[in-house]
Amino acid sequence: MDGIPDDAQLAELEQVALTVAGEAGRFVVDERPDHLGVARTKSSATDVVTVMDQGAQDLIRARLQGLRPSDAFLGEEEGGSAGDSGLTWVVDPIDGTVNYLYRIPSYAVSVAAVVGDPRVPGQWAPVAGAVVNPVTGEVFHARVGGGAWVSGADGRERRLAMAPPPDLDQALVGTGFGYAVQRRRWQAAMLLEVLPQVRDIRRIGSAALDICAVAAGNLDAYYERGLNPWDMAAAWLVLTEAGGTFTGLAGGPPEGAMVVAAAEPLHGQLEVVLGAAADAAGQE
Ligand code: LIP
Repeated sequence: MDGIPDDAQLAELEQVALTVAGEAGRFVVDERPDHLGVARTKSSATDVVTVMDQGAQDLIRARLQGLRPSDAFLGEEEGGSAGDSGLTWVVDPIDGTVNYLYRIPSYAVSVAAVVGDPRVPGQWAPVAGAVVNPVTGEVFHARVGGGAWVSGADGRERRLAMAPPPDLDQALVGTGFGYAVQRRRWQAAMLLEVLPQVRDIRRIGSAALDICAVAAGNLDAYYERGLNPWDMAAAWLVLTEAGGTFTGLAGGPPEGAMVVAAAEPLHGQLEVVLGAAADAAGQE
């Protein structure tokens, strides 16, 4: 991918991602109204947005505008902006909104700087980013060539290096389901094929945390259909800097149709099974 900044600039971008994601994380925990409701819905009645999703995005966007005025912005919620630096901030203010609504402590703020056009599969790549779980205090971050790192609530950092994975039938695999009925029916048909071939399935509810869990060894693999760039941008880099592989099906780029995250050779084994399962599931 062209336009990747030098390491000093990448280190600055990584620090900006860490700072801004940390601030938004504190905001969504400390400023959560006692009676948090649904502000509006998007693709379906269960695809919800709370005032905190929009509030956190507005906070992140304003901070980035101040720190990096020439960069573009693409967020899950309303409000994006163009830039002329060649860099775009791709942001999910609360990944795992339904978990947040139900006070399930598995949601994250995801902030990534990317080169290329994040709306076109195969035409973009993350260069620096951070994923913050503001409840557990876990902070994942990475920059191109700088490795992947995680720190816990105690602030102590460790470098992530993925171990050789188990075979597929011993693999603990994460996945997720969309908000549209037709999509869920298709994903259930996929699961019927996949479940008998793996150790077990986990549905954590946040793609960013799922992918970081693979990088950290808390899952062996993850796949999902229906992700947007903001769900995957920062975690993608944490996974690849930890030694993992992140693609779509059949070696294609990660995209809405499918993402597959794991270390080799498990990644290749799972890709084959998912390809066959997708064929068996037929048209969505
Ligand atoms: C969520 C993803 C999750 C997926 C959910 C939803 P959101 O993102 O992180 O993996 O299964 O359907 O898309 O909507 O909470 O930002």
